[in-house]
Amino acid sequence: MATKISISPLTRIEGHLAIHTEAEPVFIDGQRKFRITQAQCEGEMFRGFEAILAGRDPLDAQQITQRICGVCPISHGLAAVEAIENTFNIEPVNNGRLLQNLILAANYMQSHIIHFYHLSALDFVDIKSILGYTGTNSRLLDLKKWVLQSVSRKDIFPGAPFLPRYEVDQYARNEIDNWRLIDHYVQALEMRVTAHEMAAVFGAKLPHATALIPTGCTQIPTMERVLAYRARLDKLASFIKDVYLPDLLLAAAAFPEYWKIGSTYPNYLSYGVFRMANKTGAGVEKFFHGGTVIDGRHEPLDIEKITEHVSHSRYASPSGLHPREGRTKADAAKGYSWLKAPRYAGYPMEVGPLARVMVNYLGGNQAVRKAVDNVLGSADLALEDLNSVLGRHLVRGLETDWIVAQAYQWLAEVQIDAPAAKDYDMPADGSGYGLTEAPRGALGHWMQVANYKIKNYQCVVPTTWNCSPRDDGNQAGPVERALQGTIIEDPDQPLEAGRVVRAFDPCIACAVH
Ligand code: NFE
Ligand code: MG
Repeated sequence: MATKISISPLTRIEGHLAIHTEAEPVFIDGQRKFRITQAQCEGEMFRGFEAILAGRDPLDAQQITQRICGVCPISHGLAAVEAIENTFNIEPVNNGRLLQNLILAANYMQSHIIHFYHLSALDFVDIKSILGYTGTNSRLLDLKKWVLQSVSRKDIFPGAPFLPRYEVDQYARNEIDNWRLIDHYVQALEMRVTAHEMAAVFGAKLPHATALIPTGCTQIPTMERVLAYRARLDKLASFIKDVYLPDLLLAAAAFPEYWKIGSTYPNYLSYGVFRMANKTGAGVEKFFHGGTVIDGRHEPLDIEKITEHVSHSRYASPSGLHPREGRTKADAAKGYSWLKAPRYAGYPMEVGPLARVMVNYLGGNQAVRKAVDNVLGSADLALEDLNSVLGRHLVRGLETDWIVAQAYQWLAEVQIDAPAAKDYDMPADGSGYGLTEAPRGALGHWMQVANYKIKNYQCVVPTTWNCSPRDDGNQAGPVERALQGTIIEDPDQPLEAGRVVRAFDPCIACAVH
């Protein structure tokens, strides 16, 4: 008889997700465990942003859609900005494009740091271990007080630089590693503040930036602002190199079995992100290229192949529509999730950092190829091993490092004191789309305008791809598929399933929008 294992809600992710699985008993090394045979992802709430947008001024879209999420607001703002540019037939100015890239780069750093340290790290760290510390190291004593909640973050080592290593080697290695990661958990809170400040230098305010507009940004890049951004970038650059990347390797070394756990379809989608040319639309040159990988083969992106299925979703609108024609009519009585099921040429596609890396690697992006080959070679791994829990964490860290390096380049290209936007005319009618990559993956907004008002607005969002329910052909979504085969030791504490799902960095607030 199948055992049912559910997690509802799954904590330490954004939004409300339930995981429902069926598992069969298996004996491994003489121990009775459980293997997941099938899984369902249930988005547990409805929000209704697409309905809110209908009838509004098209320019409101970049402000309203940012409210879909507090973690990736810049991506929604920029998808809306590009959808407006595409609909109005206008293009960004050079300074505007650079400032948009810099604001988005800062938001990526914030998002990837929160994901590893504040959402996922507790899958790999025993935070209570610090309670067993009985020595005199003041830093560790502070951490112990912090875990006991008797001091706040601001009271412990204010302003202290982060230390990659402790000098307390009389303790067992795994305890030191736990304490090190707890220390970095606290420091990472500070780094997120820094990343938000950085985005606000040009975005004017965070999490929801007011300065993003079609053709660029309302801020003028003064020397003072460029230096304010740069000083914070220096801080993040060293945290990412000296702390985040080594901690990823630490987690990988402690849990090597997770190179083989959590693999899903070898299908990946990326729209590409960080515009490298002052243009709008699907074919624009970008820092991370757009493209697809289907069954391990790279193919160019054709956005006409995107559809959204709803036969297992709580929507009464027709199934299988292209997002340009999409409708969102709620029906709580049907399906098992509030997420739709986006498909590309009928395939479930993984999106996110791993998809960006796979699309760029297999599509011949030489910089990505070289960096990934280096890491795979030194860790004795194959490219396919990245389709795993640890692979997803690792490439998220790698891309953060690449984005930091590129941010210095964009900063150097900014023209000081020159405007970052231009005037344009607003047409009465039109339609268009904005395609970008949010930290969690491919993000598209489709917009129709009639008589100066939004007639239809459809968002197809990263976690909607990853955590989608079954489609019209009954194919499982990528996370549902990744859970299949996962071995659970204790059905009352299905930690292994949590690790698989969290590696995708789900945001259900975004996914149901
Ligand atoms: Ni709410 Fe988001 C990102 C978007 S994920 S976090 O990244 O778009 O679905
Ligand atoms: Mg939608």
